[in-house]
Amino acid sequence: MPDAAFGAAAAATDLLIEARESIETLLGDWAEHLQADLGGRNGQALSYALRTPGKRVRAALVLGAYRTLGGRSSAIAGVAAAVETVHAYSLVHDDLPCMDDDDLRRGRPTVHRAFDVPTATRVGFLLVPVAARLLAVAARELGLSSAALGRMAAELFQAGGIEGMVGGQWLDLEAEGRTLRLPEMIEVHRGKTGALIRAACSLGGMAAEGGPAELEALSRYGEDVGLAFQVADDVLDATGTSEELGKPAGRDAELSKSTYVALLGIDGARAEAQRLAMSAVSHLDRAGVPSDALGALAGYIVSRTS
Ligand code: GRG
Repeated sequence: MPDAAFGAAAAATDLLIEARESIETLLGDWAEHLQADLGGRNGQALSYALRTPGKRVRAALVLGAYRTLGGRSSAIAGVAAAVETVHAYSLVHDDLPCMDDDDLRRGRPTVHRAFDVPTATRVGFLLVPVAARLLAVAARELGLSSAALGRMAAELFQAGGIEGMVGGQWLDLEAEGRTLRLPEMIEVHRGKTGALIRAACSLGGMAAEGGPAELEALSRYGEDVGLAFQVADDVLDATGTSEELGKPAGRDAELSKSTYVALLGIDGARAEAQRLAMSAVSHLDRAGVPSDALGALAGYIVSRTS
């Protein structure tokens, strides 16, 4: 399927750059204050984890969803930063020796390598309440009610919890050394990777005070791009270099993980990612909320090289 099916790639690049710039300024400010409050090695490690730059796909999805429903305030960056902070926590813990045991993340030493395992473990936990505070401040600046903040917090932390990311990771850890069939793999990745990506889209819509049908369409778009993201990730792990990825390539095969590539082959996995991205966009079109930005981000998610 040609990438043109998803709209102009430049729209995705622009949104990713904007998301990166706005949230990294905000996260830099928070990192500075938190480091000063906490002090010592814990403060330095927290700041390191908050500042390590990623692609900021989840932040771009928050911005894209918010604007699709007519949101215009720059305070949306705080919601995007909250989602990225939950994501940052998951990366710090995922890299620990008791999980994937990785040395490199985002082109830099992982937190437990730059510091040590107990510090990285603490930092991961510390990031969760930082995300809650970022969300609360952003909701106030956006002029949202406490009820709206409550719904958004439930959305973010359910997606980050046992019903979502933690639950998916749990299933993934339990499945180590066992070959998963496709339905089981979908269940793992809908939780582990997809839930937070879906929540990023829903939260953007909630911040714009979207109606039920619009929020449902964003959620279904997010569910499909969330899975597409993981399928593309499996392809990149098998085909990319460590330099391109900023983390060790080929880890899935090394750890004998069940992946879409192992199950469908590289071409089959690429085709599945494209199918999911197309399906994601169709939910928006059918609900009457077409979005160039979200279309372009769906295309980016399945054609990215890092
Ligand atoms: C203790 C069971 C238990 C869970 C703790 C560690 C954890 C919670 C969850 C793991 C979630 C995880 C790391 C999922 C992988 C998601 C993924 C594909 C990450 C890579 O995302 P990118 O490419 O990274 O967007 P950047 O660096 O660009 O932000």
